[in-house]
Amino acid sequence: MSDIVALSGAPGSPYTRKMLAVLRYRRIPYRFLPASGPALAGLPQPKVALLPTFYLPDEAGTPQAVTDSTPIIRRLEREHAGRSLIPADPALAFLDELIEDYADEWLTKAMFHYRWAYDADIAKAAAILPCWRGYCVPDEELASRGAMFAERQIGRLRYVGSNPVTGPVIEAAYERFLRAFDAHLTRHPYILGHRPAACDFAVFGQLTQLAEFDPTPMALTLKVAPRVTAWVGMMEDQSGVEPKDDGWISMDALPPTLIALLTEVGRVYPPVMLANAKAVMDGAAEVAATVDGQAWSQQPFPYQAKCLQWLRQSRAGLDDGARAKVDTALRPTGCMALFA
Ligand SMILES: N[C@@H](CCC(=O)N[C@@H](CS)C(=O)NCC(=O)O)C(=O)O
Repeated sequence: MSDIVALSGAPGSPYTRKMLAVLRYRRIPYRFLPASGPALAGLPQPKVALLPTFYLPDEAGTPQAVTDSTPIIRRLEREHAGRSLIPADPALAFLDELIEDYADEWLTKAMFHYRWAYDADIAKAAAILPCWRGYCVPDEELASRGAMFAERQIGRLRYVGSNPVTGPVIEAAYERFLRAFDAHLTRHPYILGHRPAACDFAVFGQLTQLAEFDPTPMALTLKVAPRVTAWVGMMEDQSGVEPKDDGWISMDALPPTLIALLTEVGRVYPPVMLANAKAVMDGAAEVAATVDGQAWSQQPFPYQAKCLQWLRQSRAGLDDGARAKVDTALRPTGCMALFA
C-alpha cells in the first residue's frame, strides 16, 4: 500500500460519491479501486461489507478496512490539514453534523424508496448497478445478476422504512426538502454559506442518485428544484474552489432559508429517529411512529439508534455558550425533540 488513500465503492452508492467528492474538494490524493477485477485482492475485508470501504493504516501501519463515512471525514480532517469541511464555530459545526446525519439517514430513505418502488427506476437500477461490478459478461449473466440485485435490495426496503404506508410521507418530505433547498440556493452557494461543509457532501451523495440517476426523482428534482440539479453537478468536483476563513455563515445571523431547511429536518427526522431508538432499546419487532401526522412503520435499524446517541453526545459535549446558541437556533425547527 502506498500512502495514497485507497477506497473501494461504486458509482451507484451515495456514500461512495459523498466520499469521492470530499477527497477531491480536500485535494487528498486517492486511489479509487473498482469493485470488479483484481484491485481488491489481498486487501482486508470490513466486518460489515459496506460501500465505500477505505483501506487505512492502523497505529502499526497495517492497512485496515474502515467503513462509515461520517467518522472517516473526521479522521481525514485530523490527518490532512487545510480546506476543512468542519465549521470553526463549534455551534455551527453541530448544525453541520445534524444536517449530515439527516442526509445520511433520512434522505437515503428517499433514495432507496424511489429506486426500488417504481418500475422504471427498478428497471434502470437492475440494468446498470450490476454492470458496475463488471460488464464484460454475457447478457444473460447481467440479466440474472440484475434480477438478484433487485430482489435483494427490494427485500431491504423494510430497513429504510419504504412501504405502502410510508411511501407518500417519504415522497412529500423529499419534495418539501427540494423546495426548501432550492430557495436556500437562491442566496447561498452552500448549506452553511460560501464554502462547502460535511453536510453538503452528505446531501450531495444522496442527490447523485436522486437527481442524476433514478428516473422518477430525477424528473421531480429538475421540475421543482432546477438549482438543486445544477448544484449536484457542481459539487462532484470542488477541487478548484478556494474557501475563505470567513466563508461560514454566522450563528448570530442564520439565514431564514437555512431555518426553513432545518424545519423540514425537524418535521420528519426526529420522530423516526426517536421511535427507532425506542424500538431498538425495547427489542420491539416494529417501529411505530407518527410522522408528519401520518402513520409510520418499519423494521428497527440498530445503526440509526447509534447515530442518535452520537448526536446527543456531540450536543452534550458543547460548552454552555455553544449549546445555548444551538438550542436557540433549533428551538423553532422541531429538531430539539431529538434531545428532549
Ligand atoms: N453509514 C455508512 C453507510 C454505508 C452504506 O450503507 N452503504 C450501502 C450502499 S450505499 C452498502 O454498502 N450496502 C451494502 C450493499 O449494498 O452491498 C456510511 O456513511 O458510509
